Amino acid sequence: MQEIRRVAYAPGLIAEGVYDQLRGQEKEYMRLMSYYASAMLEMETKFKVLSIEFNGRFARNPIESIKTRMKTPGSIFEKMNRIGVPITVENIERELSDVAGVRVICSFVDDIYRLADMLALQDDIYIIRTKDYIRHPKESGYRSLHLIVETPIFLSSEKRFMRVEVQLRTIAMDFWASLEHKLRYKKDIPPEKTQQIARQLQETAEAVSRTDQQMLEIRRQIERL
Ligand code: 0O2
Repeated sequence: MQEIRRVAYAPGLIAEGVYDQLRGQEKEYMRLMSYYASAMLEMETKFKVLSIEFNGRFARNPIESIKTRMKTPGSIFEKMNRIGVPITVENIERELSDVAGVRVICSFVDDIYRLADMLALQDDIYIIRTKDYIRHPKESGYRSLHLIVETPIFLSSEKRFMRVEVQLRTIAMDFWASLEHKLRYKKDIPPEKTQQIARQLQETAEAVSRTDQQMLEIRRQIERL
């Protein structure tokens, strides 16, 4: 996830020709992106507030960092084409749940579930989907807790609910996912090596997961002292 919040407001940054696919809906597209950017900020703030409260209760910070990203136009159009839906602003809003993304990097695995529970208790948002890739890792070895959340944004004359994808993961899970993502896009891997590399990546994901568990155990031991 790159930090590309600017794109929501800066048509100049969008590759030439990309707008052709919107069939004259450029203004509506920019407006929709500004709503997603607002929803993303709302969610980021919610996590910052939770972190402050958590700090007060447990005397430690559960969040190491928060990253936000808006999906690029190219990535939005590629996904719409992949799922076979005509590219219109209405369809983008209806079909995609990850235009706005917030990634919360936590210290320990239990912090992830505690933050997700705290978020679920807030009465102005709806958690509409949960994918637990920590208890059920992806075949690649990928681990994170994904939530699709609907959060209100308050505009000059209306309140609007927008979907945001929240990814919660530990520093260790984030380290693995970032490097795996980079390695996956290396194009020059010979096909006969693909399986072996996939297996090695799965093994490193297992090692990372064991380390996370050990760090959690150490923290619990210290808390019992
Ligand atoms: P980016 O960089 O986040 O924009 P969906 O259509 O969204 O309902 P999908 O696409 O299967 O279903 O969503 P999934 O798998 O729940 O989550 C997709 C996102 O999770 C990806 O976003 C990645 O950020 C992350 N992710 C999922 N699997 C892997 C993996 O094997 N390795 C790594 N490094 N990340 C993974 P995008 O859109 O691909 O990218």
